[in-house]
Amino acid sequence: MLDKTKQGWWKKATAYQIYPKSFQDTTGKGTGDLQGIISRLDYLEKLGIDVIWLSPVCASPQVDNGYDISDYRAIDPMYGTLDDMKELIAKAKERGIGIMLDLVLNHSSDQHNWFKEALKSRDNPYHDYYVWREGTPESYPNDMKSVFGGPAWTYVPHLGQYYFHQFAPQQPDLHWDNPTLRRELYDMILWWMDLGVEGFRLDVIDQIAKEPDLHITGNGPKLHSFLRELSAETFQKGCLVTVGEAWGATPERAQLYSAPDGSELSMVFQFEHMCLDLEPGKSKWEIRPLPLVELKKNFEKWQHALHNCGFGSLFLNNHDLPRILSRWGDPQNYPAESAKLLAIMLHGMEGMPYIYQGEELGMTNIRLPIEAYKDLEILNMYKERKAAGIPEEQIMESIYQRGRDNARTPMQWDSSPQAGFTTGTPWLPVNPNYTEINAENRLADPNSVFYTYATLIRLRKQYEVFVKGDFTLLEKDHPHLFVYQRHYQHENLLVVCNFGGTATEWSLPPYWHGATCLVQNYQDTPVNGLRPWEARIYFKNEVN
Ligand code: TEU
Repeated sequence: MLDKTKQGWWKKATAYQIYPKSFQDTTGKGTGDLQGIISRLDYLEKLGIDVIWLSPVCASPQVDNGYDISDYRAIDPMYGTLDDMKELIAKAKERGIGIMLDLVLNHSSDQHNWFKEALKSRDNPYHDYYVWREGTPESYPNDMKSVFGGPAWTYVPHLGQYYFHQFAPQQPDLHWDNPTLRRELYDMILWWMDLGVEGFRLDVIDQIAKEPDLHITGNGPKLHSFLRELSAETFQKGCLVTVGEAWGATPERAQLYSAPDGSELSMVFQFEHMCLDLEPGKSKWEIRPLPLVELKKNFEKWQHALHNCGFGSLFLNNHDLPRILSRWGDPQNYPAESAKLLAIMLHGMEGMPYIYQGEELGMTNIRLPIEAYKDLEILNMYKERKAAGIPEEQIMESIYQRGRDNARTPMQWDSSPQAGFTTGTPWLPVNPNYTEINAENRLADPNSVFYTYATLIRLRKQYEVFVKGDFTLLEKDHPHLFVYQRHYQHENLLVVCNFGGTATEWSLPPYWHGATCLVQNYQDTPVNGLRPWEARIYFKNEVN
């Protein structure tokens, strides 16, 4: 167990993201709940994780699955009660697992009492909690668009004003320039800290300092001063781990966010590596094959940028991204090998790894008829593209590849009906491959991908080099090999990955002969040649 009273404890930690709606149902209503998570803590303990990032469980009309909060201090009845939450915090803590709450501070739900008050009149005290501009029904304040499609402005006739929303109209943006609003948010965060949460994930945190008149959403000029105030007023009063979602982060900005003095956050999620298989300059729906050489150089850039002057996160999945095994691996021909390679490639690096529920089982994308999808982004995009005359087949293919519901199908626990997720009808269909891909099968097989993750989590705690080692990329321009070395004092690591379904010539450099193989995805470790999707980590204890 990590000693969580020491600042920086999270540098050795691994997090596991739970999307509560799809994790474990205990009532038969078809949606997961907090008691379901509690019932699966033994499983998570076995995996060895230290932190659960819990996607939002606060009261919400669920327009965006909880990323539209109507009461920051209440649990949505769908998930249980505040007592269930307290029980989860306590029972997780007994197992050395901390709860990282998802804070949505950029916007609230339109059903939040603040917004209901704000709608009453221009001089209501809550009116200024949101971002308003003058207008008429015919003329929008400007042409800014919402991430989920349509304008970023919605008109309120009785006020003669528009409010600003970067996401759905039901997610009005909060007005961070207002100090009363900021204080209210800080008090809420302190209240959760008192309840014993050990961390926070901050939704779209780079977008809080928007300046709509300047067409600025991300990285507004006041962003870092807001963050420093937020951190001083809340996080720095505890010993927490914090991670901000920052799509627009550059290495320079990430250094600010994760400054070692703790003045802002522990780290951010940046997404450059997750955009390399998208057509440059186009939407997330226009995809291209993964350019491996660019991926390697991108990781190299980030590993160097944050080494000793910040900290990074390591992830390939979350609730907004398609399943990585379907995206960059080979679920048809080499499901186990490629899933393990992706884990080994990532977990050998510096940073805090985040595993998304089901990733440790090798869960994959799903194909559903359009009526079965639930995500508002998918449904809006489908309508917009249909109206623009894009062929049905092309739209559906992009949903199969990139839709957010790929990640949101229920967790596959066993081969019983509905994968053991619910006794009722699941809110989103279970992937039919659950009869094979499920936790029960994985736990029974000592060579399964589950145990590769468990090993990687353990190694990070065991060897300092995983946490503190420098990073040297080898075979930079090799089209299939991703090889890197790490070094800290007398500890040395070599991570070797053969990306793809063809065997590749390669021989272990003489320095590494006799080194220990800490983890591998084939049973034996020949010195020469790499088999399809083969990956290994070597360790050598020697001053060099
Ligand atoms: O995501 C931020 C965000 O920008 C995403 O909408 C992203 O662009 C999209 O998912 C790409 O497909 C966060 C949450 O992670 C997401 O689930 C929420 O919908 C969003 O904020 C609004 O709160």
